[in-house]
Amino acid sequence: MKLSESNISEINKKSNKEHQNQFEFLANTLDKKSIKVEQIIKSLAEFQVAIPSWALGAGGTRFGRFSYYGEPSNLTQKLDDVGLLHSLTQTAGAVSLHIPWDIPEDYSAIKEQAKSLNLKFDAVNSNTFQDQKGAKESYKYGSLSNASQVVREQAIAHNQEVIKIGEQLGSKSLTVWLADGSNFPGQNNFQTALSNTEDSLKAIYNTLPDDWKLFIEYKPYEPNFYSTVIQDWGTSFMLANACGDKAYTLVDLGHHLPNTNIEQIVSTLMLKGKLGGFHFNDSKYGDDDVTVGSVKPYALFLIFNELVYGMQNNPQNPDLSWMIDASHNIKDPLEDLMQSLEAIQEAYAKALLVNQTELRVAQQEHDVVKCQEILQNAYRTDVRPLLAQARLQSGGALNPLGVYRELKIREALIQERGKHSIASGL
Ligand code: AOS
Ligand code: ZN
Ligand code: ZN
Ligand code: ZN
Repeated sequence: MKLSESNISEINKKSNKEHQNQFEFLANTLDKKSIKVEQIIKSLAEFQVAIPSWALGAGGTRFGRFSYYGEPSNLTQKLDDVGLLHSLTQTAGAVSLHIPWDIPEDYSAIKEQAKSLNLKFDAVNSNTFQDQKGAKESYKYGSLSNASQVVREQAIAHNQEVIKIGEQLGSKSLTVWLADGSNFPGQNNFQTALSNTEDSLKAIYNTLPDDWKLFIEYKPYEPNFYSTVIQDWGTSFMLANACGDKAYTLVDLGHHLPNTNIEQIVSTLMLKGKLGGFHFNDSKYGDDDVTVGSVKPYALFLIFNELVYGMQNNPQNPDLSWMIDASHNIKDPLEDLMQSLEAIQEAYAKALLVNQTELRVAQQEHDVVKCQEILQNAYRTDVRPLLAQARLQSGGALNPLGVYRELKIREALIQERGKHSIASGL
């Protein structure tokens, strides 16, 4: 199923008048504060977030998996889903594939399809946390960190293979997330596991094309519950430095222990030019992977405030690779992703409202109250008309979720794919 611009603009007409009223009111208010509304709308329109192939089906837990019906069961259908999201939101202009779940059968057909949907291939993700069909060695006791050299070699070769697949699609980065660690004290030698990981990552890094980046993701626990080799940003940062200039740390919002100051991590990494990528989601307890902004929207805003500061002040840090990393059990995945995209854009827009110069002065004067006022005034502004305007100007929907429901897109997908299709992969 494909949406045409006229499908969307027809429905936009119904709410356009109300939108224009809200937009003009907000634009005038911001204008009086010397905020450049056109610039914000341009930044919002340019901000594109990759959709991971594994977020398009209803995920699950070890206790159960409830299908959402009409899920995409192959790569072509996954791209179609991202294409739908992008037509509606004009914010999801990229897809992030997972190997081996998404190995293309016909590369030129897949590239052609992505082009027609206006989608780029973002980072490719390797998988050494599951044993693959026919694999000689098992990752039960780790992959890049494994005490056995043959296992490490197999895991290195897999990552090199993923780079080759990504190259054929036009990807420019590889994300490595390792499940490696231990479940019990004494099970592993920490120093050996870390050294092995560093050597393995270097072997992968050495085959990375010149214009590629390597993203090293960290996570404190799960699936291992006693220790994780790359447990925090410091370990990732150290490994990225050991690999070289093209290696960076990747921050996944759910990969922190409760109350960690993520915005400060973001700021430190950008100062050092080592923040490469971002996985958006939200959480209450751990790596919950729930909808972005559904639990802690103010924390998300504070993170964006540091991202915006870094994007404006840290030329040493490259452009970031943005991705949503969420998957859960009970919502329509496409509706959920629209909610996440909205929350990301909302936090970004609010961060763009912060007057950095004024904040700097207030900090210098130790006017703590004013500092807080500046941040919270931005946060309390309802920026949704700006988001809608950015979408409208790019040919998207004023209200993506509303259009999705009005056009009964899920029903059409069920018609097309059947009720019991199951997304490949997780
Ligand atoms: C795992 O917890 C990480 O968040 C990964 O980024 C990702 O979810 C995984 O690679 C998906 O397969
Ligand atoms: Zn992640
Ligand atoms: Zn995760
Ligand atoms: Zn997560």
